[in-house]
Amino acid sequence: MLDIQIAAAAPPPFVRREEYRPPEWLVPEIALDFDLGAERTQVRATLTVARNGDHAAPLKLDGEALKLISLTVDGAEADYNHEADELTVPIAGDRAVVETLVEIAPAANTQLMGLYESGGILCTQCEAEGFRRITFLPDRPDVLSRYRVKMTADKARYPVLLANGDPVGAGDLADGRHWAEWHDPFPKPSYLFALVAGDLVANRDSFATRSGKTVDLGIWVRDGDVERTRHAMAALKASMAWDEKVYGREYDLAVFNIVAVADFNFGAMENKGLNIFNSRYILADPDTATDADYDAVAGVVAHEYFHNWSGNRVTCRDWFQLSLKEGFTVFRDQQFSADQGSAAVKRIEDVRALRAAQFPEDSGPLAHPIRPESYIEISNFYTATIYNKGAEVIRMLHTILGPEKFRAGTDLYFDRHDGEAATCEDFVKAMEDAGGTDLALFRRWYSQAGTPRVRASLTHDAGAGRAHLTLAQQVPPTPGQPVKQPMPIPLKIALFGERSGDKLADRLVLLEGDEQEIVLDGVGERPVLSINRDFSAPVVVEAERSAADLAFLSANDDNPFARYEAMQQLMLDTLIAAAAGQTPDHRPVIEAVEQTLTNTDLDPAFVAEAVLLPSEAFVGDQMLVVDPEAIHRAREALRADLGTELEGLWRSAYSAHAANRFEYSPPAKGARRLRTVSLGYIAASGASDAPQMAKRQFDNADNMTDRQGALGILVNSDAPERAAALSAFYDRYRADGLVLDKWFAVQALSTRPDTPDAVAALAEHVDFTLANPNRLRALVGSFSVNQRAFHRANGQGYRFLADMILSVDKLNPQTAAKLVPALGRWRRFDEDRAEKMKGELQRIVATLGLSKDVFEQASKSLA
Ligand code: 0A1
Ligand code: ZN
Repeated sequence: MLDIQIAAAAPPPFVRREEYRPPEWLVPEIALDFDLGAERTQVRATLTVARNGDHAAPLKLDGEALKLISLTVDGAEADYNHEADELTVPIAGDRAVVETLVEIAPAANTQLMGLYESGGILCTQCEAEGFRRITFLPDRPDVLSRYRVKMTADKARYPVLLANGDPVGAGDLADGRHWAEWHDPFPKPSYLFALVAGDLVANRDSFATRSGKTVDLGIWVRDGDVERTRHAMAALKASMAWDEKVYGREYDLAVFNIVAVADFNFGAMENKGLNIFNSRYILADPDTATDADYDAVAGVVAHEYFHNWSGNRVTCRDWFQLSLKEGFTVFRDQQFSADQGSAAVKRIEDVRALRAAQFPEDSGPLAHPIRPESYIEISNFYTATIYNKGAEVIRMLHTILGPEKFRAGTDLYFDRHDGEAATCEDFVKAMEDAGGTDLALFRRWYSQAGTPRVRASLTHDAGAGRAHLTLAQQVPPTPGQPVKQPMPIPLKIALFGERSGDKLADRLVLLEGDEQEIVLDGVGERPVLSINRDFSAPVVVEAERSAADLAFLSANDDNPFARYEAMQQLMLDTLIAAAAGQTPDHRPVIEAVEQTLTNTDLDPAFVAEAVLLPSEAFVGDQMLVVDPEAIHRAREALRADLGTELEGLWRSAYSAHAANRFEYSPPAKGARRLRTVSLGYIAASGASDAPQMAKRQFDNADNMTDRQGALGILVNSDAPERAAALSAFYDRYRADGLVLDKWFAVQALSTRPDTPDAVAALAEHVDFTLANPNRLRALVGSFSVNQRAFHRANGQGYRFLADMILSVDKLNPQTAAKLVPALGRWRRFDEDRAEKMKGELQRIVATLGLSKDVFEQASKSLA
């Protein structure tokens, strides 16, 4: 027998920031002519190309999975070389018209990149490098073109034909087909191209801009879903008004359309004038969406709309600059959402999300600066670091400069770079020029990865009436960056008199070096330190404050975020001690929670967040070696004590916040939240009527927030009400994909010990599919963040996840790759778990035919 050795394929190459070169060819004009069909689509592309600079290089076009039928240059057949994913065309002069005809198969596109089919709708996703799966083009963000798009399709199947810009013509053809043509006057990179063809209906509205132009708005969905777009439409109009008011940014086309599709790799996409959304961020009504879903809809609608300026009018020069548009736009959507309801609760939620997703990333094998130096697959860099830490970096600029100078900076940035592909450096420079502030050191936030740790120690000299605050920072090593420079860290601090409760000092400190000492006068009584108020910097603060001081701050600090933070720290210290085998006193936490719960001056929405214990995963993140079982036990014990000791208060809060009828308003939302949090504590107390109470809430709910809240409590119990509620929920919503996702997610997040087995069984359920990213995230994504279940000591969670990654990779590499980081946290666990996790990563890396998406994440996770 012949012994054949198959050489392993060469690992895919890195793209490096320092290798950026301007494009050799520009494409000022593009005309696209689509003959659309699900099985087969033909694309005729007419590119006007122009040599950029003095060179003799041929034209190079990107193209992936395209069947090339013909190519002409200036109307004549021409030579070309088509190799791998590149088409090389020699061009004699400095300008030419290149026409290609290609064929693609949207229905066979399971990657959901390029032109694909979702629920019978044809739609596109081009960011970052999906356009090359539609036709040949220099597919890079610094090549900006004016697009004219014509679409022809079967009229019965695809009655609605949408593209970027404004509609300029439409007509019927003889054979049951029809056509439409759209022109976008704004030059844009290919990643912002979009088209949609489908049987859609619209919620139509209009918006009058501040200069008096009328914009026609349309949110396009499947028939029957229009009623569920009201909230998204309200959010869109609010966003348009907000961007005019807060940033002076007006919308620039006569039409703005949004389309919702069920199959989408991310949340949504800001294509010029034609945003395409994952339907979960558009559709909402009280029966199917929770308050959190409503908030997410508004936040994502705002985010995509704001990209019209921060991303589209000023785009990115190359993908290393991704945070230029994403960090800034997340900051803008966070500001917008803060303005719509409770700013304090919004800040708590944003910081919680940062700590849950970005801090672990920044301390693990996939850590990267917000402006990365290299990548294998750019899709892997749509990360919490680029988005959420990126937003924190913009927020720090806002804090350091103050709102007026910050606004002068954004005005200057938009003026200077309108119509251009810009860099992070351009943004910082605009801030520097407008603010008159030297940001030389601040630029380190763009180049250095890792979460800085700040040690704070306070001493007090009562005689002199003076306090000394010593701040020292250390930025931990990250892959490729063993040694770090100190970062400029803006810290909002305050001192409170322990006896009087008075605020003795309140200031913004900019920690610039390794260490700094601050002298605070007028401090006669013993001060208590409040630091990183509002979470003014994305750092970890180690301030070594006693339980008494933290309890004091949780009751007296006038900064709501700092108050929340003090409570969290108190809870965290208690849980860490317990997980480490000590028996800490639960009293300080119980008393602080009682204090908060009985303080009638506080907003119930805030109270609900403040009394929640940190997640098991967050407790784990603080430990050298994560012990999932010990953390779970410690947290359940504290929950039980809080439930029992304060049972009367939880019961009063539960009844006090009952509502007769659903209402969507900030106070009503706060009441619902506190009610379900209280119910959770009643259940944690072990009260025998808790399952009935939860079942009653579940049965009587007139909204999804209460229903899902009750289900989320029941799903952790052994009571018979559990199965009854799960099956009632399934029967009622089995036809609604978005709600069914909740049914999968809630079970994958259960704290019950049988969750790993339940999840494995759910993966075999008729309604489970690997093809829909939302469904996959609901089951597998949720399971991978359920610390105790995923890290079951026998390794079954790891094996399950790796199997899923490998199966999904064959269909949709982007979505598969997003599941890898959970396995990459092996260094944080005991040897036995670490070996098992590494074993799965090794199995993944050794798999033939692996995508570069998964290869990059898995190989880096092992390094
Ligand atoms: N720019 C979008 C995010 C996005 C990125 C890649 C996508 O491809 C699958 C889709 C969307 C945003 O920030 O909303
Ligand atoms: Zn974005």
